[in-house]
Amino acid sequence: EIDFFFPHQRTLAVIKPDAMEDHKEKILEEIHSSGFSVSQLKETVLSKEMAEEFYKEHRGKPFFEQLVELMCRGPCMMLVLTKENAVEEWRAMMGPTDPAQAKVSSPKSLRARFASDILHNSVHGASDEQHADEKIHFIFGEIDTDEKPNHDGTV
Ligand code: RTP
Ligand code: MG
Repeated sequence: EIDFFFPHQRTLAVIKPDAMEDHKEKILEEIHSSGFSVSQLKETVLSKEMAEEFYKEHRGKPFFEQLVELMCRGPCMMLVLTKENAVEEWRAMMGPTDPAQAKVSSPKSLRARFASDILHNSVHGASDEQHADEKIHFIFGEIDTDEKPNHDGTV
């Protein structure tokens, strides 16, 4: 009830296919214990077209094809996380893109513990609020106004 009065922010989090089999439960547990509210959640297999659209900002990069292949190889868990400063907090919880770097700079991060390499790095997080809104819309469609608090915490 008290957190109703604090400003909330939304972010999109994804448990990628490489982490679904062995690490999904642990990651979900940590999301809850870190104080995020999960306002939307679905497990889905992306089509190739959806994966390309989801990561369109990386089109043309050397890893793009492999990234798309990874993202549609099996189910992903898609989550809308809500918390004060959610975008930044979720990025911090994930750690750096490359788990080799994550193990050094943030050994408690999800990627340090669960990622196998820079491509198969277990989780995704939106990079800023606008990116979060765009990807939430892409994955979940419009969200009821009840479930989307304003930035000042009112609904
Ligand atoms: P994400 O978007 O998935 O949250 O990851 P990020 O911001 O930390 O990294 P980004 O640069 O946006 O890259 C997106 C995803 O592409 C794969 N990647 N592979 N082989 C490579 O050099 C390479 N670089 C990036 C990773 O799966 C990364 O999460
Ligand atoms: Mg990114």
